[in-house]
Amino acid sequence: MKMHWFFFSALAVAFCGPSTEAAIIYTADFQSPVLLDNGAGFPTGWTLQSGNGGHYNPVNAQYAGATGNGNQFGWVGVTLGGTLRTNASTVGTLAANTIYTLDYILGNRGDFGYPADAFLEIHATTFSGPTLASVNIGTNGTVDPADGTLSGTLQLSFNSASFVPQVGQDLVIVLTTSVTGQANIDDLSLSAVPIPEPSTLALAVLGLLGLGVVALRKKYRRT
Ligand SMILES: [Ca+2]
Ligand SMILES: [Ca+2]
Repeated sequence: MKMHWFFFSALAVAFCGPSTEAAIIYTADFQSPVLLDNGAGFPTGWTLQSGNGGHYNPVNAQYAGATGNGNQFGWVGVTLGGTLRTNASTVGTLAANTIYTLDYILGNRGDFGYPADAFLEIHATTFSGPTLASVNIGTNGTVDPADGTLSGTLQLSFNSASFVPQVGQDLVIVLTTSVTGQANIDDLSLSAVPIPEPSTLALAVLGLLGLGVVALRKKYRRT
């Protein structure tokens, strides 16, 4: 009977395993500080590294009634490009063997052109540190929100197993463009899911083998 309890325990590990729930480690809605209609500023927790960018509160000519997460957006560009990034110690640090997924929505305001190339990126240490993940959110990329509209929720993912030297460094989210046009962004949510350790996987396999042994013993006892 004691052996059976061991097998059931192993089986529980096999099915439940370690916690692989996605933990949300950072969100950004660009609602702070609060802006007047058509007002612009610099969002809390972010730095304008270069060029044009910040956050703003669009009016109807820009987004005919469409809203993201609240009524304010992050932005970069217009004529000379721009780079907006999160501050150090804002997003958290890179954990080992973890899958990170950044949810976001894009906006193409009605009164400005949208850039051909603009990038949403996740870096280590600073905006100029190693690029952990990058997607072209411009019209040359796969996403092209129509003029005056927002995209649905999009995702940018990477696995930190490919970036061992960067483990423990600050994560930095970057929105950047160097061409004409303006890209808007909102409703950022970065989640992290740990990848099970090999030793835990081995224990899970042991649990399944244990179940097989119990089944066989029952079968032979009956015959
Ligand atoms: Ca917002
Ligand atoms: Ca536009």
